[in-house]
Amino acid sequence: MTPQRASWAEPYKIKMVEPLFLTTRETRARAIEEAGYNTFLLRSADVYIDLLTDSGTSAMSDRQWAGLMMGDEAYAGSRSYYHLEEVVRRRYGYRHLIPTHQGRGAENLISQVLIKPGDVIPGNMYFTTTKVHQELAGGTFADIVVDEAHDPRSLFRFKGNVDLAKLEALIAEHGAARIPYVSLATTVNMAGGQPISLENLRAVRALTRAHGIRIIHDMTRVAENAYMIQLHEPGHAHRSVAEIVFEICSLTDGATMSAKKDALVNIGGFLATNEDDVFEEARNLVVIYEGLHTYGGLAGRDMEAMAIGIEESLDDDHIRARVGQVFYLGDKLVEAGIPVVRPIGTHGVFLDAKAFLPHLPQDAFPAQALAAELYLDSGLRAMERGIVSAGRDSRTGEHCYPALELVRLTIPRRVYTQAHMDVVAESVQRVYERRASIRGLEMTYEPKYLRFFQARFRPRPG
Ligand code: PLI
Repeated sequence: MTPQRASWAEPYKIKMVEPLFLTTRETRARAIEEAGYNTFLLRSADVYIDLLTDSGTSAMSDRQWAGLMMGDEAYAGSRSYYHLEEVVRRRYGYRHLIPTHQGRGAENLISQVLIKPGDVIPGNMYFTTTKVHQELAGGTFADIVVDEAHDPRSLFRFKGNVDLAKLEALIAEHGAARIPYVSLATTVNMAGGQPISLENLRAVRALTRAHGIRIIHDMTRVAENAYMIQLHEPGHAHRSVAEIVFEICSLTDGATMSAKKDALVNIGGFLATNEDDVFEEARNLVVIYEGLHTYGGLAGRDMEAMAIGIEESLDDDHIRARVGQVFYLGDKLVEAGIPVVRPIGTHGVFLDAKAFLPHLPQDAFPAQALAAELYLDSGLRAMERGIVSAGRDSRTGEHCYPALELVRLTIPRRVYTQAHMDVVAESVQRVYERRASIRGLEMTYEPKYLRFFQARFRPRPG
């Protein structure tokens, strides 16, 4: 590790730029109406600063771009596959690797291999795609995250922790045989990018081992989680992010990865496992859904860029600047008195829409309405993470009413500057000043699965 400096700066300089264009309020008003007040349905040409997601939106390095040229496009046995396999083994410690087109491809495989109808899958809060694959395989998700995770005001440092008593109660109720694995995310996206501590993970490992239950690790943002451990968990300040990541992975039995986040690529993911029979079964399935087991829906060049991106993601200077930029925006909003999820998470700043718009009931979709309003104000694109994302209860058909009703300002890696963050903060403050005028929305179209992607809305009658 490098010594701490008084101030950090990005550990890179910019070699290529992509122009951004401001739009007029009239253009934006038309665009958001045409998009059914859903920021997923906007065209990116109509967006000024795009904080929809950190998924697949990172800037690749010169080495990754060079790697693209070195990709081996062989249908079978690609050199780039073996490069990726070597990096996954050395950096994460997992024995077997199956590439997939992105994270949800891996979620589909692991759910089909391990879940039987009637099974229960405990997890440290749900994630949209993870949960839907568990349900499609016949399982039911059970939330075992600590209560603090559901409280945007709690300053607890490790809101991604598992509540061990909840896990024990679930095992007592259903029996270990009905629990194929604990689904454990580093970090917890829906809680606001919140980390799990190593101490808690070790305890989860001990408990699951005693009952013969696997841990399947959603390692989408594991480097960011490791950085929070380095920063805040006693006894780990002297360790590198790479070392902590390796230990986290060693406490789990397998993993799904969306490489579009931590691993700094625009597309890609994988399933990793230490179990020979799980690997065997997943390798049979991958050829149906993704492609041959040595490319899994990816081009050779994608695997090459991913192998290089994984190495870069574990660099302490990189991760300090990446998360540091998120903290910069978060601290600015906190200072301005804007209600945000605290502590600030690692991949974005999450506005607390319930506190921002206390005059709106949750079924007026406050977070969806706030995201639309931010776009209208400045062309800033954010994402709803509240009642729309939570979907409906698969048994009752009713809306799920999550405690957290959030708008996520997600920061892509290595893409925007501090000046962009200042513009974002100013826009949020302007909208906050006129928050009482925001009316809320009603839904006019609702897709069956993962409705937040394609649902349409209109303003509630005033
Ligand atoms: O978008 P995918 O299919 O590559 O990965 C799915 C996925 C799995 N786990 C977690 C924690 C995610 O954050 C995730 C995708 N997240 C998206 C797209 C996001 O905008 O946060």
